[in-house]
Amino acid sequence: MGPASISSAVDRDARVAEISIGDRRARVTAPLDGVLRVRIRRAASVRPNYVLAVQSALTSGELESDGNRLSCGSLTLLQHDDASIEFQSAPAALREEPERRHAERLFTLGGVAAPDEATLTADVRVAQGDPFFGVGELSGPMNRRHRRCINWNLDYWPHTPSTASFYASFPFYLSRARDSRDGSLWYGVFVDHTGRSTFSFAIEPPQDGLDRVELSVHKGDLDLYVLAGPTPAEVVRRYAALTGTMEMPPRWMFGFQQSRWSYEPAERVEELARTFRETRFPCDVIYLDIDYLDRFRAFTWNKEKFPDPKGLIDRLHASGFKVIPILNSAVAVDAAFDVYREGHERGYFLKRPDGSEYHARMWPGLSAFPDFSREDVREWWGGLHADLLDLGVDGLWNDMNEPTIFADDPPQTFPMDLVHQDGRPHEELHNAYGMLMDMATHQGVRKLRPERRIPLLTRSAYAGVQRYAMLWTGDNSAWWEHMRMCIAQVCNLGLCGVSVSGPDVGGFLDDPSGEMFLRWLQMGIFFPYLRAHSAKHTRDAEPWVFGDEILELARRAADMRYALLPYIYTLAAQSSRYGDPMMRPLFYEFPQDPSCEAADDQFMLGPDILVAPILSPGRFYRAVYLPPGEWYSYFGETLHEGAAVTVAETPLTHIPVYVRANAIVPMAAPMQHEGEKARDVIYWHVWPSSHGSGAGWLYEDDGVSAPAARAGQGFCETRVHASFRDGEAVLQFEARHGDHSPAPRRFEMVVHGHGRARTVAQFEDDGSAREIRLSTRD
Ligand code: MIG
Repeated sequence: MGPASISSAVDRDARVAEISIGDRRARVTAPLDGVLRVRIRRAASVRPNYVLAVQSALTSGELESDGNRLSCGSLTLLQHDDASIEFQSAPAALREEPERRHAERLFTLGGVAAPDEATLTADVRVAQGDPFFGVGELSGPMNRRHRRCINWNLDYWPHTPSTASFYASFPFYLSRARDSRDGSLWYGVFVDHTGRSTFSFAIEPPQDGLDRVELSVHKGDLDLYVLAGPTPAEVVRRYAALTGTMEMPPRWMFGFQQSRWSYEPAERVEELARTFRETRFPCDVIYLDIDYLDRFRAFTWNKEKFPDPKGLIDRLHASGFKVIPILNSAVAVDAAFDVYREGHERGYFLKRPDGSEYHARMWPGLSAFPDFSREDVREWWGGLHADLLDLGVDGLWNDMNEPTIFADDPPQTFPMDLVHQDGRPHEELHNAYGMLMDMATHQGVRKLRPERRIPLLTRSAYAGVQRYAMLWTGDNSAWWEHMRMCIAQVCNLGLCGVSVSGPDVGGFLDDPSGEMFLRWLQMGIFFPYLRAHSAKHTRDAEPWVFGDEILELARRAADMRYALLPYIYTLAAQSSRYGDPMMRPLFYEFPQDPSCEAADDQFMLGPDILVAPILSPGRFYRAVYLPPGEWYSYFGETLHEGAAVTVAETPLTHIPVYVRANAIVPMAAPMQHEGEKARDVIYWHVWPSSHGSGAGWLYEDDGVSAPAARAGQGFCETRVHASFRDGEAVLQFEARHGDHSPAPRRFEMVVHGHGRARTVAQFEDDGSAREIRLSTRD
């Protein structure tokens, strides 16, 4: 039994406390305000876990002890006499109260079991019915209740709702303590483990009114972080403070992007680009999938299909396209191939325990694989991108980095005993491999082009990957079920720090119908990352192949995406600053409304726009849950009372989109591609209420320069506050802040409601403060 008092166990200088959990000892530290880290060692003789997600040893939290309590900010750990520990936190409603110490229960950690030699399992008890969100891109419902999630990176398809492992692992979840007084006590749990971990959420029936969560790690320590809320937004910000935020992507990364496995040869790529411009369908990026490579060899070009890559890329640039080629980590074993020869001579490839170089089959045939856990190997690999950058590629795309190998039998990944840096077996950092490759790519291209933002897309990842790369959700299928699934995937990724992600629009495997393509696009324009992609042996799936009606409606949707770019880019800036996800589940914005937790076929883009996509064929209506407050239907311009279900009419022309009353959203005219012309008008769209206030925000920078290359701040912000009364709105623009100077432009106020949108005022924006009075009457 553990001691009832832990005050005596606190080492103030080391900012560490020793506690008991069941029959085990644990070390508690306070990395950040509102975060407690509880590390349960497997055995003193075992090497501590490999660390990748949490970059530096954070110790900025204040660890306080009082009798049998330890706390850090609003988060408290209470040791019970039976050696279980309980986590508590202060709900939002009590935050300002004098009794700041009042806290309510989040969960109890009853003990830590070692069911076998390799496993440590934390036994967590929560109130019956608590929801669980996060855990990355796993398929299935947004709420992970009744799921066993195996955090183990694998290339496995086609996915079903119960596929337990995906390409990327994020051993992090958010939950809401159900018995909290005001129902909004959210918290997060992160198990930092780059080996295999398993989260089982309420699989068994509840006992004594409690559900059980099992958090298991395979090998290594159980390294647990508990993050206080009380809102989901605060939990996510704390997680971002632990694991980092993304760098600002280039602005064109938010345009429409087109891919296929593969557009080849070069003429077909050029024809594709031409067709985009001829059909006036906006597009910013074209991808080159593996067939541009010579025999799938990394950093080569197939000279027959792509005889003049520089010419091709130059011409694509001239018509406003960016180019992103794919790369795998597999390196063909061939002494005549310079990348292999160099890597081999320097001993950079992964080795078996007997010291021999590990080889396996992959796209290039028999291959060797760089050991990205070594800094020198990462530097070497990063440097290999020099030629691609000289040719003018604009971004990079890392695939198959789970890692995947071609084997006759599963698991199609590395043997567990391959030897990494410091003799670590692959088993201990399997989930880190993809992210280490991303780190190599990101740091390499940053070094080669310090002045430019060069976005990286990755398939595999681990917690913290947002520092290096954005994600797409891998090989989905052209199924309505998969179209629905990606809402939960991208929302849960956002909660796990990855703000920019998206699915293959239209589905990768199988053949989409025109209707499916359109509906997917009508939804996809509200996702942070928007790319259409499809597999070999599937039908063509570009916007124009489904006939004129689909093309016209698809173009309308894509135009809306480009119109929204000022808002979308501002959301990206907020992500890069604070870690706020661009796309969010409803409960993120309305944490006190449990009905939002079930609405996982809807989502929010930022704080103001709610999307309820059409997710099955032939639908001419759908039910939409509107959270508390007032909402405008975007297309119908009608006002709806929230905390209610409404029915939206949804002919092919309609996307059920709603905007919060009091919202102010900056928009612009559509373009064929980012940078096609100057944005000489910013439209401030205003959705008034009869009384209330709102705010709008516009972030701008040059869209391409990396922070290091910018003098001063290199950005500017325009903020506007509005107060609404009957029939009138007062808009107060603050003076523009920041040192980036946008090109001269006009601000136009567009007021919504009463069945239509109308421009009611305009002025030349010179960055100075200004007050505008508007009529919001019909
Ligand atoms: O074995 O590069 O998920 O997007 O088109 C398939 C070919 C390899 C898997 C990726 C997909 C890509 C495909 N790749």
